[in-house]
Amino acid sequence: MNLTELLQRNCGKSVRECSSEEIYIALLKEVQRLSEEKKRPESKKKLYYFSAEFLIGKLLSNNLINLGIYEEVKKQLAENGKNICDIEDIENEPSLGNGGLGRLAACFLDSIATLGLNGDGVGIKYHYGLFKQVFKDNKQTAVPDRWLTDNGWLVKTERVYPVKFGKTTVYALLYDLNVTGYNNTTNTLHLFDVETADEGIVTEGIDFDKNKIAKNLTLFLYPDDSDDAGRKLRIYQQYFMVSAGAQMLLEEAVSKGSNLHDLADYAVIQINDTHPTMVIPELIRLLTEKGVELDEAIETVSKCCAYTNHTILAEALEKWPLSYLKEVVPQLVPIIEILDDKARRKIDNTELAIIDKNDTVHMAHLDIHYCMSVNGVAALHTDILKKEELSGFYEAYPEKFNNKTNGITFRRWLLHCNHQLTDFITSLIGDGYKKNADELERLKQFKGNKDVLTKLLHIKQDKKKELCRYLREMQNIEVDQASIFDIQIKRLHEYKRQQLNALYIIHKYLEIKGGKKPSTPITCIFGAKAAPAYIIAQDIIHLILCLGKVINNDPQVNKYLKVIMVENYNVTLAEKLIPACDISEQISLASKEASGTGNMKFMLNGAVTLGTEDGANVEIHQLVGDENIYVFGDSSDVVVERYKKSSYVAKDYYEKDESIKEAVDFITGEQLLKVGDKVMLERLSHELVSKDWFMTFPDFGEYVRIKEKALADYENRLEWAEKMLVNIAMSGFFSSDRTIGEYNRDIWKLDS
Ligand code: 26Q
Repeated sequence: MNLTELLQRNCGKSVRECSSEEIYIALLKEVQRLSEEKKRPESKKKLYYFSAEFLIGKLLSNNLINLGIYEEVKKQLAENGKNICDIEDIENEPSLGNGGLGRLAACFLDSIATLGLNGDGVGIKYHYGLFKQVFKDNKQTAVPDRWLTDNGWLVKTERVYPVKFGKTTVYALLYDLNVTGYNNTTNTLHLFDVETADEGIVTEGIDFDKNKIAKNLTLFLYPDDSDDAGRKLRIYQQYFMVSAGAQMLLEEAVSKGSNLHDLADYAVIQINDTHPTMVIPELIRLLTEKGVELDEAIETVSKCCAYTNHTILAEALEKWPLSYLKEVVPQLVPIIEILDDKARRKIDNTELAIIDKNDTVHMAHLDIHYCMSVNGVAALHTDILKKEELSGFYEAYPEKFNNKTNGITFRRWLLHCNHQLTDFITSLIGDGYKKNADELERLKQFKGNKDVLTKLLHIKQDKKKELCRYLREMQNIEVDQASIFDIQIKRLHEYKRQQLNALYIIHKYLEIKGGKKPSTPITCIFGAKAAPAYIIAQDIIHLILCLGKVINNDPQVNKYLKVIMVENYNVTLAEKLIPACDISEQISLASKEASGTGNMKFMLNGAVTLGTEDGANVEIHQLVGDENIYVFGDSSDVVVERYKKSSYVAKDYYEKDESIKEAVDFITGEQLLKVGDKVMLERLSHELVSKDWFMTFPDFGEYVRIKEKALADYENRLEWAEKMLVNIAMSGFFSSDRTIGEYNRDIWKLDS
C-alpha cells in the first residue's frame, strides 16, 4: 500500500498535511476494501456464533496486522513524521461486552477467520456499549458511552427481518463488520439494530415502557439485571437478536439448497452462555411455520445447537418468570411448554425441568435438554459442572458434555500489544508460532541463556516505561517504573476477590509503617468496572481508591508502596497494562472463576501468575510447573465442601487471627474515614466480618506468605526472567486457534 497515494486520493493532501483523523478515515476505508477483497470461506455447513456480547476492541491496528501491512503502514507514517499510535487513538473502542465472555467471542471470531472456517458472529448493535467509568469522590460514576461514529467499521446492509413481540412488530436491520483472519479469509460479524432506536431518550434514563420498545431496544448493553424493567428489556433484546439471526440463518441455508429437513447439514449454532437460548424455540417455531412437523423440527434444531456454559455462580444463571415470556414473546411460550413437557417425560427428575413449580423458566436447562453439546470453558470448570452444578444432567446426557479450555488470540494479545516481545521471539525461533502457537515451546532451549533473559527483562522494562508515560498523559497518574508492577484487572466481583488484594495492601502498608521496608518498591494496579447496582462491588472500588489516597500521600510509605486504580478499564487499557506486568493477580475463590482469560494474556506477555487453583490457572500451573507460578489458597474441593456444610464462619477468623483483624479494622479506621464514605466503608467491613461469602479470610495468611515469596524471588532478576521465559514458552496451549480447532473437531465439524 502506498500511503501518499491513498491520502492524495482521499484528501487531496500529502501525508504530512493530513490530520490524524483524516489518516484514520483513509486507512479505515482502505482496510475495508482490502478485507472485502479477501476470499470468504465456503463450505456447505456454516457456524453461527450467537452472542449478546462481542468485546472486539479497537480494530485498525489489528486489521492492519491481520492483513500483513502493519509494518509498512507504520514505516510510511513515520517517514512522514506521523506516529501510528496517534492514529490508533482516534478510534473509539466499541465496548460491546461486559468482560470475559464478550472478549472470548471476539478472540474466537479472529481464530475462526484465521483457520479459514466458515463461521460468522451474530449479535446486537448496541448504540451505547458498557458505561464509561468516571471516578468522583473516590467513587465510581457511570456515564453512557456512545461509541458509534459516522465513519466506522460497520456497514449497513439491505437485509431486514421482522421481529414480533406479541402484537408489536419491529424491523431488524442488519449491519456487517468484516473479520479478517491472520493471513487468511474474511468472515462477518452480523449485528442487528432497529431503525427506530432513539438516542434522545437516554438523558431521561432508560425507558422500559413496552410501547416504546422500538425506541430503546438496542440502545444499551446491559451491565446487570437488577430490576424487573431491566430484566424484561433484556428478554426483548435477546429475542430480537435470535429471531433476526434465525431468519437470516434459514435464508442462507435455503439459498444454499437446504430443504430445511436437512438444516443440520447447513448450520451449526454455538450459544454463548444462556443469553441466546431463545434461538432454540424460535428456530423450532420458524421451521414449523414453514411446514416442518413439530417433532421433526425439535429434533432438527437439537442437532444444530450447542451450548457453552461460562459460569457456576447460581445467581448468574438466567431464569425468567414465565409471565415475562408471556408478555414479551407469547409466540414462544407454547413451544417452551412443549419442550418442558417432553423433557419431563424423558427424564424423570423435576430438578431438571425447564419450567419449575414456580413457573420460572431455566434457560440453561432448555439448552442442555435441546443441544447436542454442552461445554465448560476450562478443565476444572467442566469437572465441577459434571460433578456438582449439573450432575443430574451429566447423568442423563453424559455424551453431550465436553470441555473446551478457553483461549486468546495471539494476534491481538502479543503481535499487536507487544511488538518488542513479538520481534524478539521471532528473532529466536522464527515466526511460525504466529500461526502455530505450540512452536513457542522452542523458547525453552534458551533457559539459562543470560543474553536472552537479560533482553526479556529489558523488554519488560520498556513496556513498563511506556505504561508509565501513558498513565501520566491520559490519567494523570504517576508510577515508579522501577517498582514491581502487580496487576489485577478484571470486572469487579466479590468472587474475584479484589478485596483480598486490598487486605494485603493494608497489611503491607502497616508493615512498612512499622519499619519493614520492601527491597524493591511495589505498585499495586487495579482496573475494574462494577455493575452500577452491585453495592458491595461499589464499596470495594471505594476502598481501593481511598487506600490510594492514604498510601500514595503518606511520605513514609509512598516510596515503597503505591496503589493505583486506572479509570475506565477496557480492552485498550488492557493492551497497555498486560505487557508491563510482573505479577498477574488471579486470586478468585477456587471453584468460582470458570476459566479466566486475562490470566492467559499475562502469561503470554511474560508475567508470573499469583493465583488460586481455579479455572484455567490449574492448567497454567500444570504447564509451567511449581517453579514458575505462585499458587495459594484452599482447593475447590475444600471450598465446595465448606459451602455444602455451611461451616464457614468469617467472624471466627476475624477474632482469632490478629493480622486479619488489624487489616479489616483499618477499613473503618480513622485514616480511611478521613478520605472515605463512612456508610460504604462500614458496610464493606460488616459484610466481611459477618459473611465473607467468598472466603477471603481462610486464604489470607497463605496469600500474604506466597506473595511475599514472589516479591523476594523477584530480587534475583535472572531467575525471575527464567520464570517469564517458561511462562511465554508454555502459553501456546492458550491460543484460541487451539480452542477453535477443538470446537470444530468435536462440535461444529465444518470442512475447511
Ligand atoms: C445476565 C443476565 C442479565 C444481565 C446480564 C447477564 C450477564 C452478562 C454477562 C451474565 C453474565 C455475563 C458475563 C459472564 C462472563 O463474562 N463470564 C466469564 O466468561 C469467561 C469466558 O469464558 C470466563 O473466562 C470467565 O471465567 C467467566 O467469568
